[in-house]
Amino acid sequence: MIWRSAICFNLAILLCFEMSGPACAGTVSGRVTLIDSSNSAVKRKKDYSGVVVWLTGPGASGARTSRKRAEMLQKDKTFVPHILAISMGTRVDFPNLDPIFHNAFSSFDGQIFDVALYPPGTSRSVQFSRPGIVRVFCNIHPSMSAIIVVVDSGYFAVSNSQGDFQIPDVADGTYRLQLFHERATPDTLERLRRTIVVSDGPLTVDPVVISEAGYLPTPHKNKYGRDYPAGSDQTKTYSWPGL
Ligand SMILES: [Cu+2]
Repeated sequence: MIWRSAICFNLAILLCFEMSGPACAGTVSGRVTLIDSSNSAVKRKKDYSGVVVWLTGPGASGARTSRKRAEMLQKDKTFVPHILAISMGTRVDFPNLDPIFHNAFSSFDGQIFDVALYPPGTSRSVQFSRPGIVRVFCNIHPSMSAIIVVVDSGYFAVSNSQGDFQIPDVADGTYRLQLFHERATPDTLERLRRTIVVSDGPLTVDPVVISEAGYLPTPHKNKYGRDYPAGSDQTKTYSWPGL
């Protein structure tokens, strides 16, 4: 039955090409759990969403061209999604779906930008050209915040509410698995980094348990480095005429 084995072998190679391109690739998946949290949603509903997982290494940087445009909505005075992961070089659109003006700016870490105030039904965009953690705010609504994680990699994912993540089509190779979580300290995240080897198909990484111990939320200033005026979140000053 040598011929039958040969057919099976060739079929496996063919499937590999059909499913994942010339370099045999697999999905890297896993599950994140958050512990020691003072966040009520995490404790009550076990909401483990918003953890960014990405792979670094020469192969990961080379895969960086997959997506060049992403979107962060301004909706119900909220940036959606709250956590956005993008590949370095991606342009992010900020469409304003509310009946009031909004702004988006970042004044420290990551990449500094400011798209100024812009009216309902319009959009602004920013290209993010270097890796880092970009904290995004609105200059007139202090409750609005978001984070854009810019990675030098084509392999990244954000955990869902169950904590599950999947990074599809990862080419065979050795990578460093990196993590970002809004409510974890840099030391905690550093200790959780690990080396993984992707070889011949899917890989499930060991469970990732992130402690939120030591996290201290810090209030942010407006784009001028000053406190927001009292009651800023309720203001309708910037309503679009007729709405
Ligand atoms: Cu706003």
